[in-house]
Amino acid sequence: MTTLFDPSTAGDLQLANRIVMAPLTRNRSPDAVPPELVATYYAQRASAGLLITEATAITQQGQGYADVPGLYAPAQIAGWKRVTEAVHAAGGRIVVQLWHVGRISHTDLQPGNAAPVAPSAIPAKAKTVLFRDGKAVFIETSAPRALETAEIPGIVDDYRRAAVAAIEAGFDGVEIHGANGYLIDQFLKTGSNQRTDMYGGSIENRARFLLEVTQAIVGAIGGGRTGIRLSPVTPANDAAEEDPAPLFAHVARGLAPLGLAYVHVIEGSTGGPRVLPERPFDYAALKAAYRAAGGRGAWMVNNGYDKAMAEQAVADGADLVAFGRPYIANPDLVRRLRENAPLNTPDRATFYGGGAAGYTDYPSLEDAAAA
Ligand code: 8OZ
Repeated sequence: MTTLFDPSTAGDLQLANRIVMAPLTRNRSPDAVPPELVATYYAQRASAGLLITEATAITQQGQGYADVPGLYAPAQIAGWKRVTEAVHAAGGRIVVQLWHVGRISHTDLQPGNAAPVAPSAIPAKAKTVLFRDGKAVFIETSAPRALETAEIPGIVDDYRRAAVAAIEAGFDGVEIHGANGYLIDQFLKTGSNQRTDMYGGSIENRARFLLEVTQAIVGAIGGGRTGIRLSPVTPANDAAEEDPAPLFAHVARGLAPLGLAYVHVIEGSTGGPRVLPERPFDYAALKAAYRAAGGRGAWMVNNGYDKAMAEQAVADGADLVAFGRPYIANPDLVRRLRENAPLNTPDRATFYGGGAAGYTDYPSLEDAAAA
């Protein structure tokens, strides 16, 4: 029987096991440049089969939070190069999550303090994280303006350029952030997309942006190094879709021919309940639609998994399981799961912003034994 600890593949990537570090925003990259501390953090976690970085902005327009990293300037690429080298030296594999926040931003973070951009000029009932007097504060997002149709190819190209920059920075691949109410998800869902051009209205039109971005990235770096993250029903960041089943079945059929390394699905509410009575969704049907359309690569599941649930998921056919909060506090999560060792508890107060405390100082079992 396949276990969590068996080697696996995701497209071109050979993975030592089926345990993935989920993307986690930590707000420790001033000026959008990951410092050495970030390299230490990811290298500590390199025993994961795959590390997915925190969401990383493809442009300044794509930024929505204080001190999140970018991948659009030479200093940012150089900062990430330190990270990929440290992870590879520790024997790990790492992909970068490519991010445009769309309307989940604040004018303070935008070029020229302009309004954030979105499919439609509909404000999100959502907050972002800014720093005030050195402290993380949660602040309402700013009202967005609707993108002109003619601007959209430029944003697709921004994604492509970020993917090329990712390879230059030494990443093993990229994950397209298509989840959690950010720009791609805003295009997908009716609650944030009321456009009347070729990017709005029908399911085909609302999925067009996601598919154009994915095709552009696959064309530049290859499908075998490209993954995508989706969240069909999450309410995160005010995401809302009346009829997610046919929408995501269409997305799955559109992605299937692209030869992706993996599809990463957040089940339920991001970081919250896995089952939402008011938003039912059949994840097995989504996977079946993807496979039936010829979709290859790994199927990665996420949200609130513990070891027993993850083993069950693998037994049920999932290829990879992504762990988020457990990875904040347990750099050696693979070993702890294998040995059924107790897990350290993450400290919420240090999730967003700060330095080494609550970031690189969670002990491994080895550290604990030596102390
Ligand atoms: C938590 C805080 C800020 C951003 C996501 C990128 O939900 C995020 C995020 C999470 O995908």
